[in-house]
Amino acid sequence: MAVIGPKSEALFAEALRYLPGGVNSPVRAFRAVGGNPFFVDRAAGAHLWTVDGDELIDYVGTWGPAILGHANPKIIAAVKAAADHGTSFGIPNPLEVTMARLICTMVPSVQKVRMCNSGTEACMSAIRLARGFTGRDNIIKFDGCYHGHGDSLLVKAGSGALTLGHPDSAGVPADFAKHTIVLPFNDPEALKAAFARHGQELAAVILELVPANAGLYLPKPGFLELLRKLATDHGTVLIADEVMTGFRLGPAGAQGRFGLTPDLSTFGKIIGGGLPVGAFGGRAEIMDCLAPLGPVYQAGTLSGNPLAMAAGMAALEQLHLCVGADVSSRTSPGRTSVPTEVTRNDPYARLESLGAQLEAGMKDAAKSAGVPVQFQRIGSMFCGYFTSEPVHNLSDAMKSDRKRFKQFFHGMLTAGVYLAPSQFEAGFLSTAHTTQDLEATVGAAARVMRSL
Ligand code: KE4
Repeated sequence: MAVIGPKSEALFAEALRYLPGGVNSPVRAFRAVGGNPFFVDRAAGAHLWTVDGDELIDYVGTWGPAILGHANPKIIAAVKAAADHGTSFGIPNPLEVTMARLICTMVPSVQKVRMCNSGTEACMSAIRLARGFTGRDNIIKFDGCYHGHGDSLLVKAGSGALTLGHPDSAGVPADFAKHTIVLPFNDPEALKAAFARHGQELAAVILELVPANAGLYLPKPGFLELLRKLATDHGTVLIADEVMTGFRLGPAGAQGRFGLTPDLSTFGKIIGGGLPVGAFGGRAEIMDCLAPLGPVYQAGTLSGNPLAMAAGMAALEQLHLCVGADVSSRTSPGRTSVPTEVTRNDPYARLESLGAQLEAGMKDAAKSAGVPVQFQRIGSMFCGYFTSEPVHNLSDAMKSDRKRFKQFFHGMLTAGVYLAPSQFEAGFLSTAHTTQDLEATVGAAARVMRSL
């Protein structure tokens, strides 16, 4: 299968003339795996079709939003219905209220929420809000965690774990980066030392509860509990970045899985059903510091856009998060009720079952090929590192064999399976993946791993 065929090559050559690197987001350029990207003509369910006519089983899922598969009929219908009423108003519309009520209903830590247009915007706004609420400037983030491209968050660790950060991108002033301390994830001693040294000037700590922008690894027992206690003791705002995990790892995301109550949370991806979206929310006393109520400014022309709200609501409705909310009734607010019983066709139970099947198959494939692979998974999110050692943080992840990953990626692509084009990204299952998809994937993995 020549997945990157002549039409993709021609499109990429033209794209290079008008778009930096030929793409609108760097990871799409395949720099981490080599070669040029293919172009997609259309997508449906768990499959993509390239402009050269090749069909691929998709485990990227547009980086998380496609939890129900691509071109989900109810999402498409909801967007079409909403579009008939207009695409943007710049004045409140009923769906903004329904979406806000749903998020506040499903995520107990969120008392108030504000919609925006990307995960980046959600995270940078949450940081500004925490700084405005506390009157402090410094923040903590963890290496390997990605929170979008806001200046305060494009920062790498200083010389020592406790020193203030340095820019991790050109164009970020050192004066911005110095307010960010970057710590190793899953390191309680570094965390305690940072709070002991900086605690009184820390506005916020932001983290992915399940870091999935360096592959995928999980918090060690006790780490999140320690973080919550230290933040509380020092009056520091704890921000859970659930842009990727929100409504994916369960109705209340990763915080629901781990029983953590953050002060603020950020969201994106799934709540837009594939349309541009972001949101941040949490304790009302913090959120009420936002304009027009309070002194922290934040705004957006397309925030709460009716099409994105309609798409997101259609997605969440199918995830059983807002049974009965009538997203098409624009004049009267919809109802949101939370099903108490786990329904027979609970999508999260399906995602867990598919994830377990993929994990078992991939581990068997690696074992039969005699290739050391750490296959790490939580729910419908996964990553395979080419290493024999478990991965608990970025330093561990960096020890994996990226040359082998590149070979594996291209071998799988040629076999009709599209994995994330970087060792440092997570893979995603959807409710649209079938047992046949997984069997084909595992069969291809066994063949490709034997060739490595
Ligand atoms: P966006 O600005 O891309 O909507 O969201 C930024 C963001 C924030 N927080 C987390 C945990 C995220 O994973 C992201 C974005 N995820 C990447 C994939 N690792 C988006 C893909 C891309 O950059 O093209």
